[in-house]
Amino acid sequence: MSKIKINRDWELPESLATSEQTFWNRRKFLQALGISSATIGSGLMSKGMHAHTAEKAARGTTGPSKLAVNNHNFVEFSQWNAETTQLAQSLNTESWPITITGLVERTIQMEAGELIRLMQLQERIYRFRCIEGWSMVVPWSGFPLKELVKLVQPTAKARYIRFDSFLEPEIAPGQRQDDWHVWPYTEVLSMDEAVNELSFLATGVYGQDLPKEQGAPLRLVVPWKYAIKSIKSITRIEFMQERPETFWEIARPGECDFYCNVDPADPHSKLSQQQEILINSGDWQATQLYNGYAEQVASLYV
Ligand SMILES: Nc1nc2c(c(=O)[nH]1)N[C@H]1C(S)=C(S)[C@@H](COP(=O)(O)O)O[C@H]1N2
Ligand SMILES: [Mo]
Repeated sequence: MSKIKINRDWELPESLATSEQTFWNRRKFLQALGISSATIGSGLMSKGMHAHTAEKAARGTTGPSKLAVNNHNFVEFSQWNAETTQLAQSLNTESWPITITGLVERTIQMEAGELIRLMQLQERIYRFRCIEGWSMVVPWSGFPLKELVKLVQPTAKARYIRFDSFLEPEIAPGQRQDDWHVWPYTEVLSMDEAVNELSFLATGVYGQDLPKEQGAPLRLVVPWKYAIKSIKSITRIEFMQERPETFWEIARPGECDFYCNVDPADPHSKLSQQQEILINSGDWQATQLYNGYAEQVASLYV
């Protein structure tokens, strides 16, 4: 008797996951590698640092600089990350209403906790690659985005999904800064991308609830795209016909195109994306097209 083969070729063994301790101590770990000046990131690029210098800094071949290694990227709180974790604790994730609306048969408005309880949770071990040139292997828990899509039943007109993060300038200093003026942080997927098997809504990491600095209570995880697309602390999801602009398209044109797919052949903001430093080991490795998920997603882009 033949079994139906469930194709989960993308599954990574748990042994590859970044050690939990390293994961929680990312900042210290990168410092220990001697790359405490390593931020080759969005903040840095927006400050106009020359990409070549940034790469050299990341490889530890230049002297120490004032730039801190990113701990968590959460620009609502801080661009310089040292205080991000602390500032993010002021998010009130106990009460977190989420709205799912737009071109759907069933609009949803409920507490995040209630919504999460409706879904069957599972674990996904994914590669996670930031445009700054670091990567990790992360065990997320949560549910496939396509399950949420099924729940609300988009109409035939829906072609894009926009995700909005929170807007609370009283607690988020980044949202009080003039030079961004495009809050809230928003990201967008096409419907095809959203219902791809890999698109995931995370509610936890390493078997725990997501900490606030990592986007509690609900964040997107799209592993074949730069981590910039994995929007944290979602409050609103809207199904749309026309493609809306994303936070980065407006705030920093050229940072990342709409798709923002991992592509070693396509440098962003003049910064080469050919290599990445793997946070588990400190080894540099070649970046893979679609972050190693070409088999699952390349057909979306032909
Ligand atoms: N709302 C929100 N989501 C966000 C960001 C942000 O600044 N705000 N930064 C993005 C970037 S650039 C990265 S690298 C990842 C970092 O996720 P982590 O802190 O869990 O590693 O979150 C992404 N999601
Ligand atoms: Mo990032």
